[in-house]
Amino acid sequence: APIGVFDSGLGGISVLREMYKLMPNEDYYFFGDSKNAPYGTKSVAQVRQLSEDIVQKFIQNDVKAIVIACNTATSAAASYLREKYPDLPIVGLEPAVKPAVLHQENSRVLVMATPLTLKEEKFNNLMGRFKDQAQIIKLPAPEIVEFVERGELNTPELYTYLEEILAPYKQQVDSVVLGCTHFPFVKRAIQNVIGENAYIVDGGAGAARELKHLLDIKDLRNLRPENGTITFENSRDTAAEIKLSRELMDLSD
Ligand code: DGN
Repeated sequence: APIGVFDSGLGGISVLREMYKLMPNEDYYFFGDSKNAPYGTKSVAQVRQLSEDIVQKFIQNDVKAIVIACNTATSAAASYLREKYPDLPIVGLEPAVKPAVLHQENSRVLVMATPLTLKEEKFNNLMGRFKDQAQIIKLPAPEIVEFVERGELNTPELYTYLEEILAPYKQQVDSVVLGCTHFPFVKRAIQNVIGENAYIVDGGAGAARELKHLLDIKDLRNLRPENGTITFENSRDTAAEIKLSRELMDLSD
């Protein structure tokens, strides 16, 4: 049975890459809800409904586990979905604040994410846990989602946007948390703008490890080497969308 992975668009492929690196023998079914992207500016109720529709579709396709490869959908819908589907292992994505805080003592940590993730209670609880150890600054950056959805990972327009939003933080922060799964695809550009010394971290590898752990304890791991297929589907249902999905999957770090 495959592992269902979804995002409000193609960003979640950054998480899929990490899972594939760690568990190449699993079958993956990635659903990108590009038609309804971005989720980051919708209401919690809307994001829950959209997420549940995808979970239903996954269940019909007999998935053995689900990864919500989207920080926004995780903060709005993960606990709701876990309660409603208790038998299904569900892994979510959370801004990787902890590794950033642990990286350096008393540091300044910039968290980039969608407006919805940053304003949700889940994130503010997370921030509260570390408030005595680091100075945490929130920076909503919803436009990056649009750049990645257009396949723009390195264009002058992207740089102009990053220069604008990151200007106050250049050489001023010790680490940057990429709290949206679209952002790892523009990590190089962010590093170029913010400065080489900043430590940039995302939650993809951590989510992949959590999934592996869950599959192990539930005895759901697929160890047969003849597997390892990846199926891409997109709510926009165009060949261009699937092509871009494959390109993002094959991108080197
Ligand atoms: N990729 C989603 C996330 O990690 O929050 C955000 C995409 C969006 O819908 N704005």
